[in-house]
Amino acid sequence: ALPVESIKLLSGQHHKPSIIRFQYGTAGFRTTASILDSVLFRVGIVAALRSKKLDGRTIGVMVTASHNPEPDNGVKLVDPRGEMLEASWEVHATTIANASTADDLVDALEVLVQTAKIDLHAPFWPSLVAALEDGFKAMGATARNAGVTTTPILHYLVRSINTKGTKYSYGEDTEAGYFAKLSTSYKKLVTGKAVQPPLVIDCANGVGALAAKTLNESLGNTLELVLENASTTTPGALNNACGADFVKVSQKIPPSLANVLQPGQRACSLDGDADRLIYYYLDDRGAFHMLDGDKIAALVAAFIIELVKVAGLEEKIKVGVVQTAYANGASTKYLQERLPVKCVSTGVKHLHHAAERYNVGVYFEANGHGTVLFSQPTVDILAEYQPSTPAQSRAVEHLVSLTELINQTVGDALSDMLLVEVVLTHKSYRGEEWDSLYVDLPNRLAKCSVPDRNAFKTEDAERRLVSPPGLQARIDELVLRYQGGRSFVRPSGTEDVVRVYAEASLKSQADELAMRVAGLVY
Ligand code: NG1
Ligand code: ZN
Repeated sequence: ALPVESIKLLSGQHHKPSIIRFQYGTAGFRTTASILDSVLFRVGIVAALRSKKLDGRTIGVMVTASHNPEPDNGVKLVDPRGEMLEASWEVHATTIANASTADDLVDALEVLVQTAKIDLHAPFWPSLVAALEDGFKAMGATARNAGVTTTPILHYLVRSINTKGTKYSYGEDTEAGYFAKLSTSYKKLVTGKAVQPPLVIDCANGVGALAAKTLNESLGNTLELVLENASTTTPGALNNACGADFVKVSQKIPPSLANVLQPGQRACSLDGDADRLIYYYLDDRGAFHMLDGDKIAALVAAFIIELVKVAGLEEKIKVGVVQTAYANGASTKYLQERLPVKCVSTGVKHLHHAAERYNVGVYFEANGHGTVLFSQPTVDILAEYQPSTPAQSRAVEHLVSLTELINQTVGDALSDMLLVEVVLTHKSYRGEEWDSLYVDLPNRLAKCSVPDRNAFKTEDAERRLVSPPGLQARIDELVLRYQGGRSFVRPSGTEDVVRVYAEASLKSQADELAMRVAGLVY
């Protein structure tokens, strides 16, 4: 049975603010930190129950502002394979977070225990976390605190703990194990190649700075990282005029890098919890060029296909790409000419699941969150393959090293950064050659406050509106008037706004189309 007394007692120390309604969305529970106390307590309980449901396997809990301003915080759960929380549990978590009194909370928990058929006698478990400790305490659960770390490292730890001692062991279940796995595979992949010039990293003044510092040490002389915006203790500095979101949205170099970056030199920005990555460089004339998630997907997919071909495994290993509607139309065109491309709804869980259906699935959101998934049969094929030439043998070794370098659980800015560096090293590309794979279509992203964003319903991977009635037809009619025009409207899953995206052959036209579509939305 549920430990009702201790839940009620501790719940009294974490009252739910009465008028607020919480929702577990694509980024977990996300709102102003000052009103999240009761949510963290309850997430502790939900995590304990999720673990019990899964026979005592380890669940992760991440507390982070991610790419948002510091006071805008959040908490999200990590499932045992290092993936996002299963969708049906998002609903349970939402109901539990919104129970108004301690009695209602216990009732909601009882419902969850029954509908999810949780055996409360399942073995106890080792786990992670912070302010949720009272939630754990209420359940009598033990926890392992992973300390201050990046979101992807937490996902790595969760998977490693749960696969320990099995034939699918993911790695040593420590931070040191994570860095060793990344740096060892990176070194194998670049052996014998000319070392790249130093790479500037904008750490968004977030926890990625600590991880990047350790990574820099583990990489030795194979790659030099120059850390910028690494002030993790300065209040208000997190994601402020820096970081992946700033660069992607404002399409500008962080002002703090203006005197650091030399013409021709490449740099990248992480977001606050280091699961997003955006590259950029200044050309010889000092002009800024952004290399976003779409450009990363194009670079990486082309590289992997080439390795598969050289290895002689084209027939057995099919590579595919997953994007969202926000992918630049030019990237979609470039990729579609080379491999299967699927478009899914916004949100990493949709991309991740779609990518799992390929032998090798490359997925990146334009905002820089993404990874590459190798299916288990593909990993087995690589392990058992008997190459017949030295070139085939090298290509297979590289593919195996890539399965180790790339974080298989979630988008990981540092792992993705090393992946990009591997490809640039192999192709002897600078930012400029990479950028010229295709030319981005000018685009504009805008947001509109509306009385009720739930009135906006979409279909076709969010590319078309089915409601409000008639609106899509009016958007279609506008789009036709713009050369290379494309535009769509969807409700945000993380903010109380409706987003408008537009693309056209000319920047002024993309801006105008976005403004006119926004005009239809109000
Ligand atoms: P919403 O608010 O649903 O558009 C945003 C991002 C997503 C994803 C989530 C989770 C855009 C346009 N949308 O979602 O790509 O990263 O946040 O953080 O960037
Ligand atoms: Zn993030």
